[in-house]
Parts: sequence; C-alpha cells; structure tokens
Amino acid sequence: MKIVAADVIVSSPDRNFVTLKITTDEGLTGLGDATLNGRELSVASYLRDHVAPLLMGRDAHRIEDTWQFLYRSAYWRRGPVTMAAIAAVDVALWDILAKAAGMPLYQLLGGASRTGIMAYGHASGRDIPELFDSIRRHLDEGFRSIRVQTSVPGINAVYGVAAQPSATGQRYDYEPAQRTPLPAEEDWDTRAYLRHLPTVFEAVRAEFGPELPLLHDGHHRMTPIQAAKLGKALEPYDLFWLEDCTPAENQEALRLVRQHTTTPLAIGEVFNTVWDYQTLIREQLIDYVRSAVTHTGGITAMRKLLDFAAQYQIKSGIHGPTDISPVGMAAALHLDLAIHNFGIQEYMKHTPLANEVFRQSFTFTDGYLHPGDQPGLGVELDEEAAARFPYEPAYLPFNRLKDGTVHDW
Ligand code: KDG
Ligand code: MG
Repeated sequence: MKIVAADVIVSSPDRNFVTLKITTDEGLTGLGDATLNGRELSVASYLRDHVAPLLMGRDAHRIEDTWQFLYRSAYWRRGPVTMAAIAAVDVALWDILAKAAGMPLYQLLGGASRTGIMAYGHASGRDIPELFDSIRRHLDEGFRSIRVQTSVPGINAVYGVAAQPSATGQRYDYEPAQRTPLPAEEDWDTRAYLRHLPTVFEAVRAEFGPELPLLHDGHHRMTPIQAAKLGKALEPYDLFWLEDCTPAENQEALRLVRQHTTTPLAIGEVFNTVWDYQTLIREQLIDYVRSAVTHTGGITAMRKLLDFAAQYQIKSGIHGPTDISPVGMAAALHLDLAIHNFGIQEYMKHTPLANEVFRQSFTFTDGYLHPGDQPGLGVELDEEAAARFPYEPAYLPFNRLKDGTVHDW
C-alpha cells in the first residue's frame, strides 16, 4: 500500500488547526494533527515543503521505518516544529493502518486496558463565587476531576481564567491564543500568587469535600524554591497534581522541588521527545507525563516514552486543550485506552464550529472518555467546511512583571 498524496489543510473554525491528510493508492486516507499554537504555518511549511515530497511512493505500513527516516534524515534533531510534523505523519499512518485492518486504533495498540478514560475539565473564576459556579457547571456536565485556576488580586490577567476579558475584549474562554497582530501583554506577580492560591484551594475543599480530584497548572512561572513553597502549602488540600511548577526545560530544578513536597508533579506539555524527560523519569522527579501525542512525535514516540515512564510508576496525563484538534485528541484517547500506566486525560470541548469541520466519534459519559469503535482514529475532516474558515494569525500572550521585565506566561 503506497502513499500517493500528503495534503496539508490549514483551517480556522474559531481557532487555527493544521491537519495532514495522507492518501494511499488503495484509496485509504489517514489524518494527523500538526497544530502548534501560535506557530501553525511553520509546521504547515515543514510538512508541505520538506516532508510531503519524501513520502510519495513509501509503503504506508512501515510506520516505524518512516518515523526513523523522518527523524534521522532531517539531521537537525528534536524541536516543536519537527516533532509536530513527524507526529502528524505518524498518526495519519496509524489511522490508515487501523482502517486497513478494519479496527479501532486502540486494538492495534494492544487492546483496551480499561473501560473508560478519566478526564479532567477546566474550572476557573475571577473570584470564589464565580469559581464555585464554574466547578458546579463542570460537575453537571459530567466531569469527575477538575482543574482549578483563578484570578489573583493585583494581577489584571492570569492564564486559564475563562471569564476575564481578552485583548480583543471578548471572554478569554479557554482559548488563550488571541486573534491579535501582536501577542497580548499580561502581567504577573509570583508573591501575590503564592499568597492567594492556597486560600482558594482551602475554600474549594471546604465547599466540595475531600474526594473530588483537584488539579492546578502553574504554567512555568515559578523558581524552584517558589514551586517548593507552593507544593508544600497545597499539601493539606490533597491535589491530584501541580502542573508545570517551574520552566520545564531545566530538569534538575525538579530535584529541589521534590525534596520539599509530596504534592504530585506533572510536567512536559512543552516537551517534544523522550530526551527531555531522561532525568525526570530516571530520578522519579515527576508523577505524570504531560506531553501531547501531537507535539511529541505521535503514537510511536509517545508509546515508547510512556513505556519508559511505566518502569518508574510514572503515569500519563496527556495534554488536551483546544489547540489539540479532534484528530490529536482521538490519537490520545486510543493510546490512553491501551496503555497500562494511564493516569488522567485533559479534556476541553471544542466549539460547534470546530466540530463542523472535524466529525468525531469519541464519547464523554459520566466523566469518562472513549475513542469509539470506528475503524482507525474515528475522526473525519470535512474539507469543504474547513475551506470556509481560512487561517487567521493568532498569538499566545506573554507576561511582564511590574518593572517591565518579560516573564514566563
Ligand atoms: O497553546 C498553549 C496551551 O496549550 C497551554 O497553555 C494549555 O497549559 C495548558 C494546559 O495545561 O492545557
Ligand atoms: Mg498546562
């Protein structure tokens, strides 16, 4: 079965998505998500200009060989653009293979290790009443695990707070990339955040009781000692995890954090290879791997990364915000269902417009996701609908401290 076409579709139904469609001489097609939030066109070009021509005539069955060929023949290793492009090819080929076998992809990955995939939703609020309403809404929607993000007194805009106004004047609504010509500037004050956050978790636990799994994302903004202090302060509230407490590229930083706190740690959404995790996994400095299938070389590479983590009782917590397209989400769900060391899956619903472009068969019932039993990934791309929403430049915001210094966002 030979590859005869590899088309890149860039579409913006409420937000930008880059999708790779591979076609074989037997008429089978497979989809891969190549979306890299705020840098979409670089991956589109990498695929169109440098990868698609190399795929023509290759045997679509040879997934591992194609992965190694794209990784090693580029010579320049790793990096988000390269690894997102390789991931898109890899996932599209798995989609084709599973369709050729007439099976849902998870069957080819070893079959289901569980009946459903526990998902967490994103609750947030500018103050406690708004946060409580948001948590209740998520519980009503069926979520059984909740990420909690809040505004901080004295800071104008904080990552992850849906109701705060965005740079374009609309609700921020879970989509931090804004359709502005320049990245929006936000502000940050770590000491104010460290003072405020434990009081929020205290209130949430008092209202919702001890059982509800609660998560929080620090979004790379703390130094190791600040992160250690926060982890310790949050211990009484029994978090499921504290995510990205320090900038993820400094693996050694986690040694210091780990010495001071038993709050479980999750890291890795900005990573793109197993190499970024070597120290973290071998020294058991984290509890959950946060990589996206779409940014980390696809199913082939994520499987190896998670198998490595499994030897150290480290579990998966695959990245799943709205900048992971329904194709990328489906890839995550098939893997989640098959692996033994599944932890939790992040899940943010896409907008109705995005769902018009991507027809999905995964389900969400009583807090659990399932990829469905269609052959392949179970997602179809409506190319006519996609063409109605051309690319629109959009950027993630960035932070400045009170004195004007640029800070992690
Ligand atoms: O594009 C950036 C988002 O993917 C990121 O900000 C989302 O941190 C995130 C999360 O945990 O979902
Ligand atoms: Mg995150």
